Amino acid sequence: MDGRTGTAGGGARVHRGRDALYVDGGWRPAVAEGRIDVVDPATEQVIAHVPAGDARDVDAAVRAARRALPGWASTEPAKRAAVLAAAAELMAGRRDEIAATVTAELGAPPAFATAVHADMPTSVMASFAALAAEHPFEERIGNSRVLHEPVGVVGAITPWNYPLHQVVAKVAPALAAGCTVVLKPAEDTPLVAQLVAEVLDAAGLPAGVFNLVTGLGPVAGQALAEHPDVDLVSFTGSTAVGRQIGAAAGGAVKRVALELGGKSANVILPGADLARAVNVGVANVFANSGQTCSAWTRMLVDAARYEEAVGLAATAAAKYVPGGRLGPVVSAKQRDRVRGYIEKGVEEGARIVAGGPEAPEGLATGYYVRPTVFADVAPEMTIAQEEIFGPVVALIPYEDEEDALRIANGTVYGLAGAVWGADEAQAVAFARRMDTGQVDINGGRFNPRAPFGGYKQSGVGRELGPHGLAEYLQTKSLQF
Ligand code: TXE
Repeated sequence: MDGRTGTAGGGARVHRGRDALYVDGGWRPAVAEGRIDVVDPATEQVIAHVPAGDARDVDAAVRAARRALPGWASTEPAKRAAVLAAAAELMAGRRDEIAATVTAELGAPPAFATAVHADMPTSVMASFAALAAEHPFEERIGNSRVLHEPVGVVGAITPWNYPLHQVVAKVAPALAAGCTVVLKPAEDTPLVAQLVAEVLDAAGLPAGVFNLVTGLGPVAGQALAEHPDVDLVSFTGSTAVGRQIGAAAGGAVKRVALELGGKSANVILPGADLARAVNVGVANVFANSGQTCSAWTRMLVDAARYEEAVGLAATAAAKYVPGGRLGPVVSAKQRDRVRGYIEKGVEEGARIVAGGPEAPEGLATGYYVRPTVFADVAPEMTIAQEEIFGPVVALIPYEDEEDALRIANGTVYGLAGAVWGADEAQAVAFARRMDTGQVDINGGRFNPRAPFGGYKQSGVGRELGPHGLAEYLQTKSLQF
């Protein structure tokens, strides 16, 4: 099947599924014989298939990346920047196809697919093109010259929730730094990863610098994470797999970057604009059907305004109609998992004020979940502690700011969060005390250069901007 069947995203063509891996500068058949079916979560139809590469395919890709490393590492940063800038332009030119492809393989509604899934990674690619050109790869410290050199061969393993952004957030800084890459994208969303390979090829990236091996996590993913000739493993996904990859990397004494789950708090302080904070907060959780690691899934409201917030949240949720503004979740597995959490919330005594575990009405096919708002959530309940990764928001009341801080910091995670205050100073003072890697103050705007990553069990390392680039560099000092 060539996969040219879908026409989502305003009629633009969906990227076809190539029955090949991109290794050493060309599309080649996999050694492994298996295939992965790519399923459209809105229709439950198979739309394409791609190779399920195995350890032999991973090994061939790692060898190609190793051979290409000396040439790319010694390429002038300005030339590396030019390739990335060309890639960003090509991505912009294929905007509709990217959006249609993400709609087809992830289920993202077309407007969101365009504005976020296509445009955000394009801006990230462009930002790394600029950074490659301006980054100080050498500096002087006293009588030393400090060189910031590429770490080497990078194994990148990405999830399906933002299929293009997750790839670009690893591949762009790695290439900017002078590393070579083997990418193993999520098995649910391999099509847009193939599109990245086409874009980098067309942008003039030399053979072997970027390689793509589609495949299953425990087969191709594990082979890449454990390959002795990979110098750095950069992984985004579940905490369970991240822990395993971190342990293996520790044993092999190799660099690792982990971007894992979250259970971020949206803290609405007394004096904040309640309606805005609740509406933006609900939109933040329901965007991408709740499949965002940084989503503000716990909304913390002072007891005095709690019932008002609950009413506002329920009203906001009603605007997210499944099959309209709210897309499906990525797979049947995720749908069942999310519904299981909703049932667990009811069992543990939380009150449903919108949505629920039942299938949405009027949708015969598609992996849809009802947008769900829970009230009367206690901080220790499962739905307030574990990452649900679906359109579910939990409203938790607090007594005073100290109580709010204790609740906000009271999970194993620390990826993101939001604070709304009467003024910026009040919100910033609270944000300073939060154990988390990124906080939006009174409704922040996305900044492709701001570091993103976790405190505590949300991960190790940072993505985006100069901090993201630094992950792919190692330092050497020359003394004079
Ligand atoms: O993740 P996996 P899944 C969380 C979220 C979600 C849950 C499960 O809570 O509900 O994880 O999602 C590859 N060795 N996040 O099962 O399995 C896999 O092929 C090497 C949060 O999809 O971690 C894919 O490419 N690699 C998150 C990637 O790991 C392995 C985004 C992620 O899949 C592997 C996604 C192995 N043994 C899920 N097993 C975020 N932080 O944004 C799997 N993989």
